[in-house]
Amino acid sequence: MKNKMPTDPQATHETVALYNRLFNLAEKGIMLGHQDDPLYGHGWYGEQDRSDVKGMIGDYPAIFGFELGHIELDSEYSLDSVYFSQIKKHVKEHHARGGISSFSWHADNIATGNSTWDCAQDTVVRSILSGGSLHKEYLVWLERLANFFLDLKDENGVYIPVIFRMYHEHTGDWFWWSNQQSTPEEYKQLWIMTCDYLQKTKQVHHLLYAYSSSNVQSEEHYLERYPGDQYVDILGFDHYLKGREQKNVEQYKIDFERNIKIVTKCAEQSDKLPVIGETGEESIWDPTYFTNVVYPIINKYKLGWILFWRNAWEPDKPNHYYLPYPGHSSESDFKQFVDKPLILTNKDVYQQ
Ligand code: BMA
Repeated sequence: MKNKMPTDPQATHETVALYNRLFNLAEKGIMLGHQDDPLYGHGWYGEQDRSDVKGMIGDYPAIFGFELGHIELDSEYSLDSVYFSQIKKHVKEHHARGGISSFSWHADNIATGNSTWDCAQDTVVRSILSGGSLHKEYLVWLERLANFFLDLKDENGVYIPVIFRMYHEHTGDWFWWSNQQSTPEEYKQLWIMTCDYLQKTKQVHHLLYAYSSSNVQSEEHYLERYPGDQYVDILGFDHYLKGREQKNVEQYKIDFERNIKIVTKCAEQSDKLPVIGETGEESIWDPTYFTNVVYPIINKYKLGWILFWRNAWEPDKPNHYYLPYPGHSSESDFKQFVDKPLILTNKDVYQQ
């Protein structure tokens, strides 16, 4: 396979190596990913060496998703009450065992000071672009983000390459950077400004950039806000199974596969890596969700990974989990899914 180059022209040696390794691993199988996996899970928080996935299969997922929301506020912990120092520790540990980390960022709305979901106004993106009234303030936020990434080093002081899946689900309408809150051109400018700031101003050169839409209908829809091949390394989408009826399952299958087709086709055309950025079924109502719904579809495509969303620790969110935990009724279905040779966990990527 010819050498694949990430879009950052100054990407570190390790970042180039990771990018190539991801393509090679996609030839072998699909990596299992889980958001916040080692930090907390269903009914527990911050316990050494614990993970809901590990509790079921004896191994970590190959991909850890982590969340950076509130790093922009200079907070010590995320919007999900996770200390950023803990995230750094887990990135390092996972890297040391061959695992890979990917980041999302539910940044607050800088114009109102409210959450990432505050979509009451449609001028936030415009106001943070160059020349906008909040541009300077937003650069402070980006600087805090950059400083977090610049802290990700291994024990020899070498930057650990990671994936940044920024401004995600932008084809939806629930984040301040979404499709009702900015024009396609403004969104693209936001993306490019962020890459430029991280790379040129802060010299962050150990990121792979992932573009991840929400549910889309067509290639045109998927690419409407695409900032360009020179700013994106990985193509993905986020889509969930919602509702407990069979018709919801059938609809999910249709949408899920359509999105996979779009993403794999676009990725092939532009020589990028296709992935499933986020998916799952909250509480896992369908008893054969993993083996009967997800597997028969993903099995037909070449994909880097599939990331399931978090198993919330918060006592007020007892049903907010997307992978089972030991003792859950879907545990055996999940184990059968992971047992398929196609599904790669941490041990499968250890030496790659
Ligand atoms: C959402 C939910 C929220 C969480 C956010 C960021 O999908 O899980 O509870 O705060 O992601 O992780």
